[in-house]
Amino acid sequence: MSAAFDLVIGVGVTGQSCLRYLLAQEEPVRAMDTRAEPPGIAAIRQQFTGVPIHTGGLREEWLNEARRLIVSPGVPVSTVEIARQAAAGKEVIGDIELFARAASEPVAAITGSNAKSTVTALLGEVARSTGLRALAGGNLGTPALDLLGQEAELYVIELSSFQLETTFSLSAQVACILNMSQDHMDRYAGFGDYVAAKQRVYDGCEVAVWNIDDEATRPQGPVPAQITFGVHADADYRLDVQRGVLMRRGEDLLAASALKLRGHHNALNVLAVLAMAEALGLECQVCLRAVQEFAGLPHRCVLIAEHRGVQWFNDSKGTNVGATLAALAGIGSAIPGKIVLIAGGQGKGQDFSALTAAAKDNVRAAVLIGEDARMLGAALADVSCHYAEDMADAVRRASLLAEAGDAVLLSPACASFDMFTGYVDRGDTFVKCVTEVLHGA
Ligand code: UMA
Ligand code: ADP
Repeated sequence: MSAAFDLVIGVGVTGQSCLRYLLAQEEPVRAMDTRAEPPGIAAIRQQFTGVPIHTGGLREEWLNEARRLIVSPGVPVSTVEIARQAAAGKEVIGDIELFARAASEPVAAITGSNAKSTVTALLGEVARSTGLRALAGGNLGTPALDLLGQEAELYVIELSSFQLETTFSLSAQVACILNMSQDHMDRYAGFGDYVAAKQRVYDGCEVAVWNIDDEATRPQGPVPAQITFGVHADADYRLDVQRGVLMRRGEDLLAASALKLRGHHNALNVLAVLAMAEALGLECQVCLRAVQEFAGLPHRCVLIAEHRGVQWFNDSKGTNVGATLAALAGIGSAIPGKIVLIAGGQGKGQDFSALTAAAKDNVRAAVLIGEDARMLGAALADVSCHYAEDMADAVRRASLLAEAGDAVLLSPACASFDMFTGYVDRGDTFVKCVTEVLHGA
């Protein structure tokens, strides 16, 4: 029998960060991936020479022999072979658990169905503006373990529900669930299961920040302290919708119009950041200056072109219904005309019916693409739906449907993997097609 080793499952971005970390700790390690040809496998084998790597399935013998399993977020822990090991008492954890055990500086942990990346990036900026050495990462892009090698005074970590499922000792200084709406229904038994995974972010935290307008974000267990944000009159950090003012416990802080970030949903995102900043003891006036400077992240409701009175928006990161609803409301209220919506892709088992009412008021026409286009079309029955072959076709059709004063919005409410390598590829392709169509027009 070989010496006990850690078994990293998945050789993607997360798995590679786990391998780097464990090798630096001089832990014996092996890796495995269910895919026969994980992307970049030759380079990965080269980078981790000496690490036994098995691909094309889960090798039972290694699972049995391993000391613990370090599972990547893309691999469900409910996978029979993994669940069997957990039931037999084997430790099954993820990269964030390794990170939590090693991190010696405070952690701000952010989750939710939408706005995680925006809030994580903005909180990082805000903290740095107060002079703190703050590093942002996690589901945002840079794996959390890769942040450990750098000098830091605060870690701002975006967490997915998948990562939280394999995390047990995060104990964040401040933890936040921003909002909850259906997503990843292909990975969960139901909405309750998905919420339960997100709720784990509060375990052991010092301060919970939650959205008073969204009951599913309220901590379900005891927490030492809490701060709320939202539009409800009782919110600690409140958006006064009537006046368009961001407030803190009855005191005006900032006009929403002073922000570069636009839309109701983004004002709420800023309030969440300010609430977390308070929990971290950051100086409010400095934070208020920083939030005004932030122009947002690419692929999230970005105006990419204006042509013959039509505005074109890229919201490729709108990968679920909640995000698309926010984009329809935000853009719909800011234009004189209507929206031509480009949507579709992989629906991840979502219920699209929430789009019906929003689209009826706001949407002139929908151009649908991808695997679940027809399913989306059924939910958008009240608007005129057109089906496109690919993004170029969708953009061409949208340009013919839009009238002066309208906006064309790519906000797919779906994952992109049926047609693109990810949301960035989808957004970049959209921008390229728009440029071609408008220049050719
Ligand atoms: N996969 C297999 N078999 C394996 C390993 C992976 O089929 O053995 C598949 C997965 O099903 C998935 C893909 O390979 O389709 C990637 O999975 P992964 O766990 O290797 O993913 P990473 O490359 O490590 O990237 C992950 C996050 N991806 C997922 O959770 C699917 C990245 O978030 C994150 O930036 C990165 O870790 C660093 O923390 C992306 C994402 O889409 C942006 N996240 C989802 C979301 O935000 O909705 C959760
Ligand atoms: P995440 O990391 O959770 O996917 P992002 O900041 O990348 O979050 O934004 C994802 C999508 O959600 C974008 O389409 C964005 O326009 C939309 N969005 C941003 N803030 C909100 C919010 N408060 N509620 C709903 N959707 C939002």
